[in-house]
Amino acid sequence: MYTEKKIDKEGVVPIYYQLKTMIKEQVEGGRWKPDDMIPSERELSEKYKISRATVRQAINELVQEGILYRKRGMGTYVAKPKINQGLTKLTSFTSDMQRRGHKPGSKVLHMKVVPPSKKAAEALMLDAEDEVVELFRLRLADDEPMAIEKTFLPLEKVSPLLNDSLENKSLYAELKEKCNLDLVQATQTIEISYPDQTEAQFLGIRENEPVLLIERTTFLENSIPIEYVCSLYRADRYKFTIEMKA
Ligand code: 16G
Repeated sequence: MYTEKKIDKEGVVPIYYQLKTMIKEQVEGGRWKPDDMIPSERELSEKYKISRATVRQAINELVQEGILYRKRGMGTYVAKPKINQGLTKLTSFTSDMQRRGHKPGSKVLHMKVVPPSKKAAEALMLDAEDEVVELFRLRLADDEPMAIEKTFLPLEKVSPLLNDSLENKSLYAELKEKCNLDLVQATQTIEISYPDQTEAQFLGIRENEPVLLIERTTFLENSIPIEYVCSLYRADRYKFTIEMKA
C-alpha cells in the first residue's frame, strides 16, 4: 500500500524537490503506470497547498529526466521505463530488442558507396583510395524511433550487402549469412551529444534534448575491423548497464 507523504514546508529540502521525489516514487512503485495521466499542475498545487510555479519546477525536471512526458494541450503523462542494454556482450540491436520483448525495426535513410571519412578510414584501417558502404538507419522499437546509426563497412568485404535492401533487417545477421563474416568483439565509447535539426526530427525529440553518442568499432577474428558506427541514441528512452568484476 502506498502511504501518502506530506510536504515539509519548514525543512531544508526545497518544496519542489520533495514533490518531485513523491511523484518519482509513485511512478517507480508502479502506482502510476506508463501512459497514465498525472494530476494537473492546478490539482497538485491545491492538494499540497503549494504554488503552481513550484509544481511546474518539479514536473519540468521529471520531464527532462524522461520520467514524465507532456502532450500539448492534453496533460502530463508517465513515460515508459528506459530500455536497459547491458554492455558485457556484443549484441545487435535486433537481437537485443527481441530478447526484451520489443519489436525491432529499421528504416534505411541511405546506403551508398563512398570514400571513407578520415575517422572511418582510421577505425577500419583503410587507405584513402579504398571505398566504404555508408549506411544510415533509423532504429525502431515497437515502431518508436530509438536511435540513428551511421555505419561504415569496408566495401571489399561486404559487397554482397548491396544486392538487397536492409530495411527492417539485422545487419549482423546479413553480415553472417551473405558475407560469411563472424563478429567477435567491439570497442565502444559513450558520451553526451546534441542532435541537429534533422536528427532530432528523425528521433522525434526536441533539438536541444541531449542524446547518447555511441561510437563502436567491431572486429572479426585477429582484430580485423569490419564495422565503424556512430549512433545517436535517445537518452530519454535508453540506458546502459556496465557489469564489473573485482
Ligand atoms: C547495435 C550496435 C550497432 C550495430 C547494430 C547492429 C550499439 C550501440 N550499436 O545497435 O553498432 O551496427 O547493433 O544491429 O549497440 P542489427 O544487426 O540489428 O542491424
